[in-house]
Amino acid sequence: MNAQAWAKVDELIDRSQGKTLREYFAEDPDRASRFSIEAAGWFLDYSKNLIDAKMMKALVKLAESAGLKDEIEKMFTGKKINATEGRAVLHTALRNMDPKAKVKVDGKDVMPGVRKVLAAMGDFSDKVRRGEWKGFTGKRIKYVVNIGIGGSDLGPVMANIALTPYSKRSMKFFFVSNVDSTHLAETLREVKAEQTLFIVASKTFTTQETMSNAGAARDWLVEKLGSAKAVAKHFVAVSTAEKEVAAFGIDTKNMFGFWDWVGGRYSLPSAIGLSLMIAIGRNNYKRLLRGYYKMDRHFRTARFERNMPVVLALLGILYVNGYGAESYCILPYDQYLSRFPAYCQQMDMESNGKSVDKDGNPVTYSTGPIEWGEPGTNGQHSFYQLIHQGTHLIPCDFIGCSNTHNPIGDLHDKLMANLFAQTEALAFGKTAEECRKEGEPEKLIPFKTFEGNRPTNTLLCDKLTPETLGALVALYEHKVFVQGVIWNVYSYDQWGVQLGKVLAKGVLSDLVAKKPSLKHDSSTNQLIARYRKAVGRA
Ligand code: G6Q
Repeated sequence: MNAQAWAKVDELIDRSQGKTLREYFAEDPDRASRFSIEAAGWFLDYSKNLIDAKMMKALVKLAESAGLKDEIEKMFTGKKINATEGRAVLHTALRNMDPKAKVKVDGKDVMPGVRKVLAAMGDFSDKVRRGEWKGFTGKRIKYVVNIGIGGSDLGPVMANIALTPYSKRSMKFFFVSNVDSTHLAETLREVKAEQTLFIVASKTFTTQETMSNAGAARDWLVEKLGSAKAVAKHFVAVSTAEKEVAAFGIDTKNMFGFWDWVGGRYSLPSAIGLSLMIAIGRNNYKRLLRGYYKMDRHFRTARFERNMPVVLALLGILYVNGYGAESYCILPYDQYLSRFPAYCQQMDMESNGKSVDKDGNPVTYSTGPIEWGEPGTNGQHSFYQLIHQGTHLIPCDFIGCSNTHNPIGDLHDKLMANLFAQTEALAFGKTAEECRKEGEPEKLIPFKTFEGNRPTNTLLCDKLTPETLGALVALYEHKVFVQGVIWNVYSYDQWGVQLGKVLAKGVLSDLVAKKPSLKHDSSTNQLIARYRKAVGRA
């Protein structure tokens, strides 16, 4: 992070000390409209933040000092910005809806390949949806089970829930990720083999959890249908690894490819979205891509002051590095977005959970925050207490949709009233004087006083549609990108995940070996020994 540009931000924080959101709002009647942006179907009100025009200018300078404009271009044009893996980062190419667009990696245009896979996914999902793709016994597919984990699971799960109103209701969709056999077993109880399509979604096709679950699902299917030939009709793959797919026994005709320049957590708009496309149909899937594309164009072209992902990123940095905020909360007031916080959690924490800068030196400042959240209003009845009156500063994003897909009486008005009221209360709190006016007994005043000054962003769209969902995902993707650029970390590798993949293998051999070597520390050795005894392998 550029020290000089940051020093200016820091100085402004010092100078504004003690200034409250009440004061900010009182001195500027235009504050709400001044600090609002509209883009790609979303309206962002960021006026309830600890900022003024000078602070926003200093933050924009911080972005400029990081060479953000050039970095954005490098990403969109396929430069190998994922340097530790030697890869381009081109999830934006997957939803580039310009029919004439050319995006080159190593001198080769990737767009024809992108369009080809999209068309193949469309043809396949049409066949499944229309009942033309038949199972081994000639029956149509009713159940789709996506087997994948991490980036090959969280996006499809989140989007399948989010776009339920667009989903083919006569079909059922399941997602198996955990290597805990309960996840697969409970799913198989819900489906009939004859009518089930398994999508094995794995970029590498070597991930332990996915390959174990896929192998077990294949055994189950073969046993139920009495022939190994059934696999061809009930298994398809989404992967970059053709050889491994063939070795598993899936006909590579039924493999939907993608490329090493699509990071797992950014892969929803690639073939990883196949289960979603079967659920909502190819046209709605295209609408999703169009929404992504709108936000991509906004991000690439809007000046930083009016650029939604850039502004969200800068506000996040202000709290992490200027106010010591360690966590960050995403609060969707829409049941269909119930998995959106979990999805963002991976996108953000795997990308910017880094402590070494691009030169390989330890960073001297905090980077990606801990991200969490739950749908409103449920959170209000559990953890909001800490956000209102606890000792931690937790900036929050409130996300709402003005129109519901399911109008019932005044429920939606009540939902939205809660959203707006929460942002109001977090910003302005309640003074001791106001408590007294309400007749609170003096001894309860300290407990009933709310300090306020808790920063929030509010994001509103007219309705949750494939377009607005796509734009929302792109918004957070680009926010994370901007923060990574300013913190000068590599956002597109994930060595911590790779470590986990290796570690478990070593322990597994000790769990199952006749004579385990048990060369771990005393605690791990003790746990392994205890487990072995409990399962009769001591
Ligand atoms: C995502 C991560 C990680 C990955 C999973 C699954 O960015 O790299 O979550 O998606 O480990 O990997 P495969 O798709 O290769 O099975």
